[in-house]
Amino acid sequence: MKRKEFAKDNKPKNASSLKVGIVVSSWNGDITKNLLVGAKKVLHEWKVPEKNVRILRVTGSFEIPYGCLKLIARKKLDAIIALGCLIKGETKHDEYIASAVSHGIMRLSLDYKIPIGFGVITASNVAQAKVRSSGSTNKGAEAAIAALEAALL
Ligand code: DLZ
Repeated sequence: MKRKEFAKDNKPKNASSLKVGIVVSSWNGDITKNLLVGAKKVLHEWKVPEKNVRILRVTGSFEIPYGCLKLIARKKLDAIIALGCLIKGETKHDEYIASAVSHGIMRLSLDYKIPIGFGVITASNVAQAKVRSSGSTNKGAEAAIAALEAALL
């Protein structure tokens, strides 16, 4: 689904009272920086004040669940957006990390009753990752919308 279609049913709402954390991985930083831009744009459109946003950088996607846990422990947050980029290599490393990250995030979300938008791209190559981190298919933006929607339920 293109973000245009995704966003059509998820028009910006007033999320000005929400406190939001963003955990962003530094691996494949050229891609994750665009995911961050997409997520921040959505927070702006949904009127989340900048002072209510905490950004935590972690080394790689594998560290994202720990970063989320740190934010949960330190701050009283209403939602978290998790951003990372896994690109397929010569081994199954990416699959193991993707599995660990998605399970870790889901576990934290349910255990701590906090929505965590999943903006971790799993791409076959850099070109695919670029498409998924830009324009109407920016997965960082989609993860932000999903997290805010859930937080406002
Ligand atoms: C080691 C590794 C590899 C090979 N690939 C990626 C990747 O494509 N995307 C990513 O976010 N992180 C990668 N990492 C780093 C791991 O996530 C982790 O940071 C290290 O294994 C150290 O724990």
